[in-house]
Amino acid sequence: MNKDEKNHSVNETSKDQQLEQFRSGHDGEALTTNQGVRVTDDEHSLKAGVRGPTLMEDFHFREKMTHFDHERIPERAVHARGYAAHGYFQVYEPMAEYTKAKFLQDPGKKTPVFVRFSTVAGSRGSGDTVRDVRGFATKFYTEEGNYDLVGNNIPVFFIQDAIKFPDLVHSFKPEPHNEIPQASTAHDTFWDFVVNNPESAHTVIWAMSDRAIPRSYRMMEGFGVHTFRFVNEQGKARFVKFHWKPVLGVHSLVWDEAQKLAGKDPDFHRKDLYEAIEKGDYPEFELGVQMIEEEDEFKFDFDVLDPTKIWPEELVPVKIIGKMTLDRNVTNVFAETEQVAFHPGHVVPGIDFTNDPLLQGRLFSYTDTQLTRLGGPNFHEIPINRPVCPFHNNQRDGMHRMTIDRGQVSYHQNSLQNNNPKPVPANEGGFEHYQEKVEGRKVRQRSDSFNDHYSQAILFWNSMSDVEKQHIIDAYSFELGKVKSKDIQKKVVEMLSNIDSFLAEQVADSLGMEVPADSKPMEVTLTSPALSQMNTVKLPNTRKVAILADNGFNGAEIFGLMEMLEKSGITAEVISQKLGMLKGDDGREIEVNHTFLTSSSVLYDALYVAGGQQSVESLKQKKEAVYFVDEAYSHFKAIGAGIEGSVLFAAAGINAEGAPGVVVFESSKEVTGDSQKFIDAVIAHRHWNRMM
Ligand code: HDE
Repeated sequence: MNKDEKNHSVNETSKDQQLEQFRSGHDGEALTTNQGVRVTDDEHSLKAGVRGPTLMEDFHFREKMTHFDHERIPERAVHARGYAAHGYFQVYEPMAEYTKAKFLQDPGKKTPVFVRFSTVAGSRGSGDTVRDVRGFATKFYTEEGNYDLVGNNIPVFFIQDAIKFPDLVHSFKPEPHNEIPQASTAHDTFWDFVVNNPESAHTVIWAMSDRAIPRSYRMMEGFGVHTFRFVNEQGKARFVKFHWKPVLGVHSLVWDEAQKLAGKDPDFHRKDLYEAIEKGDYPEFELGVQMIEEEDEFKFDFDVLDPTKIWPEELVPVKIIGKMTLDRNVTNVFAETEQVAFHPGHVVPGIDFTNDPLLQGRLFSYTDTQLTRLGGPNFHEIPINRPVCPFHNNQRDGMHRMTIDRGQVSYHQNSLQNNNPKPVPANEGGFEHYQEKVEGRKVRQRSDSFNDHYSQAILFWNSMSDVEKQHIIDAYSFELGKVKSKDIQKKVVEMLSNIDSFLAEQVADSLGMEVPADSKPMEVTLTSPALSQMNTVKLPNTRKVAILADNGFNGAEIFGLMEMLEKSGITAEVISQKLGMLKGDDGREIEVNHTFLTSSSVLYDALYVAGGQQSVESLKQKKEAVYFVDEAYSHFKAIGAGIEGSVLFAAAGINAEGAPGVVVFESSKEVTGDSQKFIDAVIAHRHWNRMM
């Protein structure tokens, strides 16, 4: 145990200080073997003669190669591709009325956190922007032990019982006979699973929505999905659902863009997170809780234990209780991001479980999977996984044990060591499981109250704007268009006709199929505006604008615009034909950040074409520049230019006159005076009315 672990009080830097003891920089150090022997040569193996065989006794070669041979560990069975960051969490007000969890009491306290975002289906090397649920796992290093909130960016799940998880995962992973397709549900086995498991209908419609192609990890919600319990000091419990709300709002890519990004920049999301933190644009998420009194358990038309159901925010409001700020990238991705081990069963006093059958099964799986992945039962000793409070028990030995336990006693109870380490009574901080009364027959069954699979899929559909509905239709059409079995396609269309006849008709039409005649979705009148991304927060901060320019660009216009963009927190990058410096018409120079070769419109939120006759003439000749504009427009992005630069819009076949999100300034003075018009267009995120 180190000195931080002895110290109970936890602050923002506790975890970093602990990690610091394990960090090692190698600059200026002598090269040695792992045994500390200095090495004279790292380029030639030891040979018998310059052209002779390599000798067994070359311990340096053997050690180096052996270590390399064992560098890889098994990737996560799901959520293999992820990216993480450090930060801290602060509660806004004491939560004692609801929970005794100590990290939720003092607004002055900053609890260190580590957050890993992930995709679910793809391998570790797959693309970031694929259509998929995203993982959102947070480890709070609290003074009472680690608390893990292991959630997703979609608030519901595909199945209701953990025993079906291996089946679900086998269905969406690449098909075993040919290992195709990678990181995609657009294939027969997934949709076969869906039609045979109608409980998936609600989560599947979320997965077909824009939620499954986020613009950034910084712009997604997070959900605990399950119903947990808050328990206060008096032992009173309430059902609780957890929400993370991104301060930047919830924003998505468009599907064509997401697919192109997977090729142009498979690291799009990790780069976005890494760069935002490096720049000091720290991602922030507010923590919200929905609470239902235990006595109200049966007052809703959904079962509070059913993980395929949300609690509509309009029925059960989300109380915002604190904020998490991610302010530090990892030092080493393998040591931290890859070796971190989350577990929904890592709870602290004041937070407890419910009988949600999906949650119950997860409580087993997460430790179990680490045994293979991290090679034994001591993974809690890996620096990223260690609590920052003391931890003592009689567990001993096992692969990779780091702790050197003193003394002869490793059992309980004992007299030789005064019965230490001692159990702690609940009133002194010991974890006491909530004393829920349980009785029942042993059955392999599900409650009838879990049987309604469609009303919330309809609620979701009804809550979408027309644009979002169109995206959902397109997503089903894409995925099913890749399914080879006509029978499965037909069954999905039948499923969809339980949600909405128009949705079923449109998807059927794209598949060249008839809509089932007896389509009669149940009537659901409730809508939940909180589900539509059209109602999300819209801010300029951290948006990225590409400025297309060449030599002779209008200096007054571009330097003025860049200043205004920066003031709004928008990043601008200059794209041109070659790297190096560009000279403006007023003699001022600007550095080119990327060329048309190394960049693409899909990497930006908006674009601006610089004026200046020479620059515009040159860009107009360059088909990549015209394509850049065309593509940004087709992805509904804000595009701006002065009168001169707008020539490129015409070259791309865009009629700028009155076109939504197309801002044309009369003069460079207007740009500097009223660039707010362009900034507003950027803030809008996308200009969907181009679709109409
Ligand atoms: Fe997971 N899940 N899961 N899951 N899950 C894993 O644990 C599992 C579920 C989630 O960044 C695995 O360490 C079962 C729901 C995240 O390291 C594994 C069931 C939710 C991550 C596992 C579920 C999640 C995982 C694989 C059904 C949202 C990545 C590697 C009962 C609330 C954490 C690992 C990270 C990872 C099992 C369903 C979220 C195999 C059995 C629902 C964010 O243990």
